[in-house]
Amino acid sequence: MLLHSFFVTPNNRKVEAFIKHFDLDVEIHQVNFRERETQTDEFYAMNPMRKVPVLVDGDFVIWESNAIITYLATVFPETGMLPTDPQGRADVDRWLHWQSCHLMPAMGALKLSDEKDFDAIMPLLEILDAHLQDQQFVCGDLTVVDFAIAAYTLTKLGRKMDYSGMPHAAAWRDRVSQLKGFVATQVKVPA
Ligand SMILES: N[C@@H](CCC(=O)N[C@@H](CS)C(=O)NCC(=O)O)C(=O)O
Repeated sequence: MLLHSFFVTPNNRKVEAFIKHFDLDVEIHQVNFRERETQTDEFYAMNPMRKVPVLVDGDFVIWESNAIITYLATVFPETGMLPTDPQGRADVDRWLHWQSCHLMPAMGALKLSDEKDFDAIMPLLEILDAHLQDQQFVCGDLTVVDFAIAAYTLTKLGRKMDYSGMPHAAAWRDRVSQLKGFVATQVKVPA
């Protein structure tokens, strides 16, 4: 398998962290945006959205980071990162959709804004904090969901958020940041 990626962004980091956490047999290729690699016909044939990540598994090509991590968790069931019972799977899907439909747009808007108003994103993190009150990970045990959400809370912007009133979310973020996959994909920000 081959992953086309761009390691500094959360949607790519979540997949790379998953691969590196479990030492999966997946080659990682960093696309070259300066050379407009995603604008080529070859890339368009893989992903007409011209975005990364994209995973190629033989003749099968899949894009959208959450589809990729659930595919990898299915192909490598030994990772144990995707529940197979209907309710467990629905819970995972719920939080993956929450990440892509709510957290990602809120973070995107924050990133683009001149005056960083973290108030807008706090209600989302408070929901996460309340949910984590009695559990170590978002779906109870560690799952693909923790990779998907933590990739956002561990961005440069995510690290600037005030977690002082959110001890459960803060503890979860620290816990996930220490996972092998996230340590291996730490983005080194130049001083
Ligand atoms: N919803 C998509 C978003 C993918 C996405 O926005 N990728 C960005 C990097 S995080 C990208 O390739 N941007 C390049 C561009 O838009 O030209 C996913 O989760 O995979």
